Amino acid sequence: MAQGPAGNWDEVSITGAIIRGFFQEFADSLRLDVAIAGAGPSGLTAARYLAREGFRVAVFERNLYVGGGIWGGGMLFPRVVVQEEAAPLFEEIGVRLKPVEDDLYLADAVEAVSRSTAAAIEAGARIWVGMGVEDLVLREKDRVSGVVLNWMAVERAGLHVDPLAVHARVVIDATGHEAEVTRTLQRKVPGLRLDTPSGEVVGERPMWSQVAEATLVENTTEVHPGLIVAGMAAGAVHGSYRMGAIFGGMLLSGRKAAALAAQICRGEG
Ligand code: 48F
Repeated sequence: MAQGPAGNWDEVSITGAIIRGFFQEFADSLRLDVAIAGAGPSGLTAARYLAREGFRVAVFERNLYVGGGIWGGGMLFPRVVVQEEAAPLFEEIGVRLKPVEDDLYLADAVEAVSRSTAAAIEAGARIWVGMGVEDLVLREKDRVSGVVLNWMAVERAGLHVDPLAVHARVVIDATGHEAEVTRTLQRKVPGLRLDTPSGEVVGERPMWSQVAEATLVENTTEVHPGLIVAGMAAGAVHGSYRMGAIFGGMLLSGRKAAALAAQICRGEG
């Protein structure tokens, strides 16, 4: 007669471990210092710096995978480039860089995503995948005070399912080229003017890599009380240029977004 397999577990043990594990940890993410929308390079970098400082931070990523636009490198060639001033942000988390021409450094896209993600998690950030930020929670004077979440699967299926919400003292819009979270705020609050020169989401211009990179950190600002823009979302909100597959600005922008969020959380903002 065939021997039964070893171990005391069965299917219900697997189910129980997953369900209890998820809910215990998710319940711990309901009141955050900082909620980050989007797990691309800027969101992951911001998460790492904030978590290192001891802030309660969670990243909500719509896709089932993290990394945003890093994976595909440039035009599906899975390599990314960073400039000298941003190189230490990759090096400090073990991403190996190869010096190439014109003071640039080359990294493997898969290594860049993996190490950026691991570093954020090791620092203490929680990353929730499959959950999109579909709206914001507002309080007095329309201060941004949290994110409204729904499963990407619900969004894709077009189901009418009410979302759930998480509170946060600061929200970082790191949703990339569409600046989705900031656009949602603008669309849903009539007459709202962002705290930017134009007062509204301008949208990204065509490519001019050097100018785009040079202005990205400066464009990483609190655009509305409680809402900071980072990465390509910062470029799009401020109407700057796109830069293509150079990623240094994304890292530096994520670090600045973290510093701004930390100031606000400490009551210095
Ligand atoms: O696009 P993405 O990588 O943004 P980023 O951090 O970096 C931009 C670069 O990848 C690249 C570039 C570099 O030179 O121009 O494009 O600014 O990552 C954005 C992430 O946000 C997720 C999206 O799936 C992606 O992983 N995202 C977008 N909208 C939402 C969202 C949303 N509403 N809720 C949650 N996640």
